[in-house]
Amino acid sequence: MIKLYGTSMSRAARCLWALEEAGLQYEHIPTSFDGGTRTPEHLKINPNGHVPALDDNGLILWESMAINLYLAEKYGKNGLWPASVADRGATYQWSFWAMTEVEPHLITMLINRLFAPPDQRDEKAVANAEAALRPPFKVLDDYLKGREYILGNQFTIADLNVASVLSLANLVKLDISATPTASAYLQKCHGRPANQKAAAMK
Ligand SMILES: N[C@@H](CCC(=O)N[C@@H](CS)C(=O)NCC(=O)O)C(=O)O
Repeated sequence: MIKLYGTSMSRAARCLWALEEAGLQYEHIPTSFDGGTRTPEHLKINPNGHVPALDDNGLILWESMAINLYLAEKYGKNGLWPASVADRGATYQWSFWAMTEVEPHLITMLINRLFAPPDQRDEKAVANAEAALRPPFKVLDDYLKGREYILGNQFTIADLNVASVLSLANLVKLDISATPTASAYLQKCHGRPANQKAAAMK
């Protein structure tokens, strides 16, 4: 049995989305971070004390992007996993781009717009993060002009990884109207039934 640890209110949402897109049977254990990630049992699964974590019949993995790339390669027979080496290279590129160029700035906004107590929020950090997000959103917007998805006409794990990271933009109310192609693309990806199902989980 496949088990996925982590509430959908965390980065585990992207792995739940991947499990749903791959059409897999799995058990969802909605470990949350009100202490659940730091129990001795959970630390045996992920010594970092984080979610998500995957247990695929005894094979344990952590790091959300690694889990998604693994799931797509092993189980994504319906086109989720790209067939060519070149497309797999592009998949790694865009997945790591989302994690390194975009996610840290969105997390800064999340902390300072939603998570931190109001008197500890840093508006300057939010403004800096917004400014830092403009160039990567423009990169995605330019790239997607004339393309339906990152690798062409088919939705793949590259789209899932990028769209799941960038979904935080909605939560933190980042204005992305200056990049309408990226905005429409994200809306299309986020509207997929598999994502809607994952997002509605505990
Ligand atoms: N780079 C890791 C980050 C994992 C991470 O920081 N997860 C957060 C939730 S989104 C967490 O588990 N926080 C709880 C804690 O640190 O106790 C990944 O993508 O899986």
